This record gives sequence, C-alpha cells and structure tokens, in this order.
Amino acid sequence: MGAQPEWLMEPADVWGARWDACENPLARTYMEVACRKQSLVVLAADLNTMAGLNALVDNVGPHIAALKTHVDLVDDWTAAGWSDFCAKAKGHDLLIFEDRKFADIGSISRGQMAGDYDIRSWADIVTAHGISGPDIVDGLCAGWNDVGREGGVLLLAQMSSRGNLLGLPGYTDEMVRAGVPNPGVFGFIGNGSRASELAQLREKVGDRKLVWTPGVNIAVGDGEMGQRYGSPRDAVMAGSDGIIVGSGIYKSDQQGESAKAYADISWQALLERSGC
Ligand code: 5BU
Repeated sequence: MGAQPEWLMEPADVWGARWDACENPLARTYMEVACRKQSLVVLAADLNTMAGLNALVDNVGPHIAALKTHVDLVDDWTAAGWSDFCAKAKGHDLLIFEDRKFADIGSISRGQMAGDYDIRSWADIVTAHGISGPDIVDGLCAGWNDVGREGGVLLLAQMSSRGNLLGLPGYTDEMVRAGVPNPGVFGFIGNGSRASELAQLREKVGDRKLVWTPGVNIAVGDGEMGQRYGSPRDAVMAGSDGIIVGSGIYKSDQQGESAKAYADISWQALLERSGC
C-alpha cells in the first residue's frame, strides 16, 4: 500500500478499524470528507463579524474538513446572513459544527436547538457536556428530528483548558461508558494539548467513536486565559481524528496558507498512524 498515490486512498485504508466500527452516519461522512480534502482540520471560526467569517471561509475552505462555530459570538448576526454563510461553507464540502456545549436536561436541550439561532437546521454536529445525564443526547437528536435532519453529538470527555474539572477521577470514564454504545454520539472531545492524556482516552474509547481535539497549535505551550496547546502531529498520532484549530489559523496574515499547513501535518500524521 505504501506506493499507492494519496488521491486514490480509500477511507477504509486511511481510517483502519475506525471506518468499519463507527456506526454514527455522520462519522463516516466526516471520514470521507477528510479523505477528499486530505485534511483533519476543524476550523474554530471564532470571529465576531459576518464579514470576517465570510472572508475566513473563502480563504481556508479548500483546506478544512469541518467548520466549528460559536454562533453567539457574532455581533452583527442575522438569520439571513447566517444562512448565506452556512450555504457558502457547505459549498466547500465540509461539516458544520456548533460548539454550543449544551448541558441542560434532555427536553430543554431539545428546545435550545430551536430558538432564534435554530441550530438544529444548520449544524451537523454539536458539543454537549454529560453532566446532566445521558438523556441530553436523546434531547439533541430529537431537536434535529423535529426538522427532519440527523446530526451527531460530541461529548466532552476532556477539555484543553487548565484546571478543568473533567479530569476528576471517574468523569472521563463515565462519559466514555455512557457514550460509546449510543448511536447519537458522533464522538468525544479529547484534550489536544496533552498527548499522553489523549492516548489514554483513545484507549478507553476504542474504534467505535471519533475523537476531536481542541488545544492544538504549531506553537505549543500556554495560550491566553488558561488555554494550553499541543502539536497537531502529536495529537493525531495519539489518536485524534480531527484537530480543532482557531487562532493558529484565523489570526494568521496568510489564513489559507496556515490552514494548508495544518491540513498537511494532520493528513501526513494520519497516513503514518495507519501505516499507509
Ligand atoms: P484556539 O484559538 O485554537 O485556542 O481555539 C480553540 C477553540 O476550541 C475555541 O473555539 C474553544 O471554544 C474550543 N474549545 C477549546 O479550546 N477547548 C475545549 O476543551 C473545548 C473547546 Br470543549
């Protein structure tokens, strides 16, 4: 397989056991997109104007496999402007991921998928804490179902920020125990800033779910306000399937080139990990 050109690579070869074991339909869609784009980059588009967001997606769209939003960061948000932005993003063959970190009981989480932002209508993936119990996943899936869509939930099993409480004994294990068998769970958030912690999470999760990781930057070390960064290559080698990168790309003077650099690092690491 070593001599096979990269553009001919099948998802089953690149993703190995994950390709067969992941039952969430969107997880497979993501794995296919990543192969087409040769990128595991999930762009954290943390800008607060629609003009900035639109320019960012124009610049980096070809190099990212998913777009992560914080819809409530945007100062000049309008429903029409957001709809155009999502359509533009979708034109780049990617998944849209609202990092909402839902945490309420199931029925309220279902309602929060609607409201002004109507997250259920445009997000393919959302994040959730498991602190309120496992029914939050059913609530979020019911939210998508209310508008005839299907989505996937990323459960927070770890976080990248200093001093977070998800590392208290038993928490991550309980997230994994409850989340792995649940078909509505797309995967888990792991800590991209600490490869050893991440490798432990991957070991616990096995191949049935994806792991995506924030806290990734080519410049490793401490970031602003308790954020921590590890290297993109180390994260993928430790078991990350999607590197969530924000400021490493959007703060760059050359956003497209930076996105491509992260894409190349992540793709090469995936090929190395899978022995391709
Ligand atoms: P950065 O600029 O690459 O540090 O942005 C990181 C993004 O990932 C940002 O949107 C956070 O909300 C998000 N994030 C995180 O940094 N750490 C976490 O544990 C989780 C999400 Br969950």
